[in-house]
Parts: sequence; structure tokens; C-alpha cells
Amino acid sequence: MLKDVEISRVIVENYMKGLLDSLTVDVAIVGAGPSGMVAGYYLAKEGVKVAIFEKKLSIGGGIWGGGMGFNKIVVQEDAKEILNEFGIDYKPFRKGLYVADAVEVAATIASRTVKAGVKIFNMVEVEDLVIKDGRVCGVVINWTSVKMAGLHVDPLTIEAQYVIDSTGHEAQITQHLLKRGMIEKIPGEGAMWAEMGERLTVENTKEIYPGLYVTGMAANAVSGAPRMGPIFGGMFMSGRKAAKEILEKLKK
Ligand code: 48F
Repeated sequence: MLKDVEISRVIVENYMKGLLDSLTVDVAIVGAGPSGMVAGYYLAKEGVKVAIFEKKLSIGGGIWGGGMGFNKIVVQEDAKEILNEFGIDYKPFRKGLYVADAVEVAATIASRTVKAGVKIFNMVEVEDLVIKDGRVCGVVINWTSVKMAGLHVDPLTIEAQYVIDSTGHEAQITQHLLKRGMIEKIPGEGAMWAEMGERLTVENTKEIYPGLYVTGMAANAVSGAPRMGPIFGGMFMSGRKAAKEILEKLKK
């Protein structure tokens, strides 16, 4: 006989086990969009302990809708090997440019990221950073529902050696440094220019403050670089670049 409470027990026990295990991680990633998940995948693949916190119910960030809800995305030659790594199909439409199905991209990256060992906590918002002695060393989390309802409920803390701000266009996590005067400014994303935006999103992927990396559109927002619309190679390469740099630092 199946008891209703058995279902509840196994869910609570397993969730709590995962959360307890993730109170201390090597890398805490904020935002389960393309750059955050790709970064998590490449880190976990090398045995790094990673948790991703995503404030929405669904993961995948801006992938699902392609451009204006036409759920296809464009990927350029430089990032083709990342599609191959994930086993995602694509079609060339002219030399060096490919089109892929947004639903397949989002679902496959999410699946492979989880299977690589990344723990994803959806419906959890990162509301602040832990900063000690001039270094970011964790994130402050709360339920998205608590934030939405404006309830006065104190958060919990996750300890991490590195934090990645993969929150997209608003660079929400880096904003916490700005409001405390720990960085000078966040110019915000520039106007649409796909070619330049794609190049710069990779260049701007960096440790913006000790312990804090920025990837994807957050990297362009903190540097005032252009947005690029539904071309995603830069997002993937940005995530992979952050993972590579953090891996090297963790090895030291
Ligand atoms: O915006 P998003 O997809 O980030 P990205 O990796 O990719 C950008 C592209 O989707 C697209 C583009 C073309 O390439 O320009 O826009 O830079 O995903 C960001 C994720 O972060 C979550 C948000 O819900 C989204 O899923 N997020 C934002 N703030 C928080 C957060 C927060 N404070 N706590 C947790 N999650």
C-alpha cells in the first residue's frame, strides 16, 4: 500500500540531504542560464563540487524562446565543439554559422549538467554575497516565494571558494558590490550588436572581484558591452572560459 506520507518523507529527506551537502561547495553559480550551466558542467566534469541557484521555477534562462519566441538559436563556428560536447544537433545555414533547436539546447544542457554532478536548486534566489577580508566567499539564499511575497524572513548562507554571477542582463549579483562601493560602476549592456557582443562576452568573462566571476550577459553588463540577441555561442564559450580559469585556480 502506498502511503501519502511516504512520498512526502522521501522528498523532504532527499532534498535536505542535497541541500546539507551543498552548504559548502567549491563553486556556487547564480543563474541557470546557458553560461551558468555550461560553466557548471565543465567544472563538475573535472570533479569540482558545484551548486547552481536559480530563482525561477524553470532552468535554461533565455534559451527556450530563441528569438521573439521563435524557438531556434544561432551558434557560430567557434562554439560548435561545445554543441558537440553536449551532443546537440545543429544545421549549417551558411559557412561558420549554425541553427539549433532552442528546446533541445536547453533540455540537453540541463540534463548533461545535472548528470555531470551539478546540484541545481531552482526557486531559490541569491539575495546577497558573503564577503570577508576583501574576498567573496559565498552567497546568501532565500526562497523566491519569500522574496516575491516581501516576507520578513532571514536567509541562509552557502560557503564557496568561487561564486559566478551568471544572472544575465542585470548582473544582479555584481550589483551587491556596486551598492557597497566595492566596484566603481556597472554601465549596463550596450545596444544590440551581435558580432561585437559575442566577442566581448568571452573577453569580459573574468574575476571581477576576488572570488567573484562574471559570465554571459552579466559579463557584458558590467563592462558596458553590447547585447546580441539569440546567438548563443558566446554564452557557451563564456561559461567554459570561467570554468577553465577557476579550475586552474582551484588546482593551485
Ligand atoms: O539571462 P540568462 O539566460 O543568462 P546568460 O547565461 O545568457 C543570456 C542569454 O540567455 C540571452 C542572450 C543571448 O545569448 O543575450 O539573454 O547570460 O539566465 C540568467 C538566469 O539567472 C537567473 C534568471 O532567472 C535566469 O534564469 N537569476 C537572475 N538573478 C538571480 C537568478 C538571482 N538573484 N538568484 C538566482 N537566479
